[in-house]
Amino acid sequence: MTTTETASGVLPAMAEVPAAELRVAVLGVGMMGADHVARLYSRISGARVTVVSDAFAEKAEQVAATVPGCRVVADPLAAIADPEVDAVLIATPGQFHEEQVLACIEQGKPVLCEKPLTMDAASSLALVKAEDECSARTGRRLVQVGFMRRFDPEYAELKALIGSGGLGEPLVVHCAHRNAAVPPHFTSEMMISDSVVHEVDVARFLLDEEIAAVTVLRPRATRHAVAGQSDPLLVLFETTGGRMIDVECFVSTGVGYEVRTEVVGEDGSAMIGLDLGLVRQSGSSSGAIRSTSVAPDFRQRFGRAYDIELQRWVDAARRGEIDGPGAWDGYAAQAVCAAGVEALRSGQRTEVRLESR
Ligand code: ISE
Repeated sequence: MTTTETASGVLPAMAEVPAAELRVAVLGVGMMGADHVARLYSRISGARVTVVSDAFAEKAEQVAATVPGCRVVADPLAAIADPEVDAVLIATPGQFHEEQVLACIEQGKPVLCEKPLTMDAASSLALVKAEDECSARTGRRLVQVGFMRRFDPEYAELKALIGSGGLGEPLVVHCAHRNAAVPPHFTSEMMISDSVVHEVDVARFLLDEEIAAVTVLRPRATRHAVAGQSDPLLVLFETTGGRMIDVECFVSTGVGYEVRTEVVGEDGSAMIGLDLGLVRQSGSSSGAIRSTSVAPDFRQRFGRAYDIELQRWVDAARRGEIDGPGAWDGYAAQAVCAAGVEALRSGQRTEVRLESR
């Protein structure tokens, strides 16, 4: 890699855009990272996982062994700098994202970072600025955030319908975000920052507006809630254009993974996420029933979305571009979640503090 003299010192030039296969490092090979390694190996064209890195050496070795020619590099920063790595997919725990994304920017390597971009709005904004500086110098964007719902065919169809004016002006969005179960450390704050964050991105994506204020209500909690937590939560977003989005977030339903979104406009409404698939009719002791199945978790419900997201990320990286939500979207989501956590704690309507773009 060559270097460039700038006012702020010597910076690495952009990594070469690979003409052939994109060589990818996957950092963090827990549930999501391992899923992405398998996806890149078996379903995505134009890319090859050359390096994996994980705090658990045994897990890293185990996943590396599933991909011919893949090596383990224990230190994630060394993995990013590795000469056999053109692009990086980050699926490590959120507290490591800031340093790792910054290293990718410094190395001039495209990065797809699973949410959150960083752990708070201030550090996410710092990454937005770091990428802006880099892009002013190179003309390339590098940072993409893993809000996969934007790639789900149903969300894409809903977005196109709104864009075509088919619903008239959208006025209200109703969202349900339900998980069968969460781990015992999952707090109500995490329901906002880890679960509702997807609805934040969906609302911004569908309506093309920022969220200006958040209110959080705590209905009576399920007896299955993690001890001391409020589950479900009702969250209300107000956008800069006066539209409203209500979100029911319920993470211990015991049922399955249910994500529904309904947009209500001046001239009609549309709903996605009914998860109908195969509808079966069968006899039962209480009479004939019609049934279908509910996806157990997000890997099934959004499997297709992840495939499309990764293929488009790989194709874009090979052209020297990104193709999806960027650092600003990661920052805006963090800013709304910060207001959401404040609203949860205070019980008050809380305004979002967002820098002007
Ligand atoms: C998890 O981190 C996700 O991203 C899932 O999509 C979400 O449904 C779940 O609530 C989160 O914990």
